[in-house]
Parts: sequence; C-alpha cells; structure tokens
Amino acid sequence: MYSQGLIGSDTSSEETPEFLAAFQKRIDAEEKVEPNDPMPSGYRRTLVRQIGQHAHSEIVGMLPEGNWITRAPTLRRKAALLAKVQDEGGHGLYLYSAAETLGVTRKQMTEELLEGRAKYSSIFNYPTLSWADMGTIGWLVDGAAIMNQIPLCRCSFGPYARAMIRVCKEESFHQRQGYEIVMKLAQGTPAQREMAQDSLNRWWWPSIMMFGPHDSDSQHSDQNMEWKIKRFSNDELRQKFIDATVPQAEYLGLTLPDPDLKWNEDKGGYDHGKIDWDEFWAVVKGHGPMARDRIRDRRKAWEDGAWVREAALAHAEKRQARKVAAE
Ligand code: FAQ
Repeated sequence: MYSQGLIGSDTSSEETPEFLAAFQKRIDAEEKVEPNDPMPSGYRRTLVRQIGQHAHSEIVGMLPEGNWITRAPTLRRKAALLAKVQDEGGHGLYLYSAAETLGVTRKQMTEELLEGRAKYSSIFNYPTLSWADMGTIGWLVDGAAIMNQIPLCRCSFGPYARAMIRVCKEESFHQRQGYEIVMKLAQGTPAQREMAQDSLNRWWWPSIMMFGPHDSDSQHSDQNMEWKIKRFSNDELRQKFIDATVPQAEYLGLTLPDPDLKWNEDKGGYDHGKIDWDEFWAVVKGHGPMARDRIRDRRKAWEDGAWVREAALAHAEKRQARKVAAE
C-alpha cells in the first residue's frame, strides 16, 4: 500500500527479541508510546498507514456533504452543515499532524492519495443524491465513525489517542445533527418521509461495510490488537453499531433494508444479512461510483492551494531570516 516507502528513517536493527518483548511489556502496561520513543518498524508503519488513511478519509469525507452546503433548505441547516464539514477538515489536519510525528510529511501523504496509492474510507465513494443524505450521513456515517473511534482514544500511540478525544466530541455533535435532520423528514410529509427512507436504503449497507472486512479476512487486526492500536475487531464494532442503530431506526419508523435483521436472544444482539463483499472490495480498489470525482476534486484543491503554501513558506523564511539577523 502507500506507507511503505515513506518511512526512510525507520530501521529494524534494534528489533531483537528482547527489544520486541520490552516494547510489548510497555504496551501491556498501558503506557503510551510517544513519537521519539523506540518502537518496532512494523508498529510505526502500521500507524502511518492507519492514521494516513484516516486523515484522507476526513478530507475526502468533506466532499459528499460539501456538495449540499449551497442547497441546504434553511439558514440554520446551512450554518450547521458548514460547521460540520469544517470540523471534518480540522480532523484531517490533526491526523496529518499525528502521522507527521512518525517521520512522514503531509506532502508525501497527499501525493500518495492523489496518485491513487493511498486508501480512504470506502463510504465516501458513494454519491449524495438528496438533502436526506445529509441527515443519513450524520446519523450513520458519523455514528459508525464514533463507534470505531471511541476505542481509538485509548490507542497505544499518544498523539493519535489524544487527537481522537476531540474528534469524538465533534463527531458526537455531527451524529446528533444528522439524526435530527432524518427525524424531521421522517415526521414530515409523505414525500419527505420517502426521501428519508430512500436515503437509508442507499446508505445502510455501505455504512456497515465501513468497519472493514470480516475478522477472518482482516489481515491487520490480530497484530493491531496486540499492539493495542485497535481495541475491538471489525466484526465486534460492526455488531455494536448495528445493535445501537436498529432501535434508532425503529424510533423513526423507518425500515432498515435488511430482511434478515432480527434479534438473537442467545447472543444478545441482532443477526444481519449477508454483506456484499464484492461491492466492498471493488469500492476499496477504486471502483466506487464517485471515486474518480473525489480524487479529481482533491487534486484541484491541492493545486489551487499551491500559492497559499508557497506564500506561507516564503513568509516563514522571511521571519526566520529576520530573527537570525537580529541575534
Ligand atoms: N475503506 O486488515 P483490515 C469518518 C482496508 S472517518 C477502505 O481489517 P485494519 C469521519 C484496510 O485499510 C472514516 N479500506 O485493516 C467522517 C486494509 O488495507 P491495507 C475512516 C478499508 O486497518 C464522517 C484492508 O482493507 N475511519 O468517517 C476499509 O486493521 C463523515 C484490510 O483491512 C478510520 O480510518 C474501508 N472501510 O482495519 C468524515 C478509522 N476497511 O491498508 C466525514 C481508523 C478496511 O492493508 C464525514 N482506521 N480497509 O491496504 C481503522 O480503524 C482501521 O484502519 C479499519 C480497518 C477498521 C478501517
């Protein structure tokens, strides 16, 4: 994937069994790992991969909702949506900064995204076709993101864990604003209700795919959990999300598009129908309906922002030169 070439400063020379055992002992004792601490190269690589993917998801994730800011139905809705999309941009920036502490630059990460070598969450490759999608994304997509990110607040890598605390607080507001939009539509005219149901029909399956492949197909989970980067497996988090969301849909009087969804008394959770993994992998590999548009839009934003980066750099250099001259 995308992170392998980015970690030139990494060395494996220290990775004797004693080194690895001492590192694992720190992890097991719930000590936070900080950027300048010794760490196995695999741990560093995994974090660059995951945090980079997460940062890209936040930034690309601004696009589907950004598409509706000018069409929000009221000033209040517009202000909330604008703030929400702006928050996602902020999350991307915290995350790029957290990844940079591991020796990779934001420029490198961005280039990998724009060259199609870096992944971002599958969910952002679907189109936003109606205003109801703004509600459904907040409710389901931010809801799924929170379920995944709350345990990341306890991730063993300090900068990532600390970034997640603020991110989760903001995602919680996003989830509520989304649910409130869907609630208003569900309680509205038949046409509004239909719009909410149609949106739920389109976003349900992609939302539960966000948690990643089944545990049996998840290549990174075991090691990630041993290093306490991940605290729960993909299937465990998916199950928690489904169990939390079914009663929310019932409260709204909307139907989740899965005829096999039913309460299982023995496991104390809902059973669900078969996930279309062919669709998931196709989207992950860049064949999602909006994949091309997303990268085109990110490329344009990066190119349009070149003058800002150049001006900021020139300004910083000038200040530094002035400081040196004054010393
Ligand atoms: N999409 O072995 P695993 C948000 C890849 S933020 C694309 O299970 P792992 C906020 C995975 O990278 C949403 N690719 O991997 C928001 C790996 O490929 P690789 C993003 C996926 O890392 C809301 C391969 O499949 N959140 O939504 C996906 O143990 C609204 C095998 O998978 C994060 O990034 C997927 N859904 O577990 C913003 C959270 N799932 O890298 C705007 C942090 C899996 O070997 C609007 N990340 N893959 O080539 C994580 O928790 C983990 O990385 C997982 C995957 C759970 C995503």
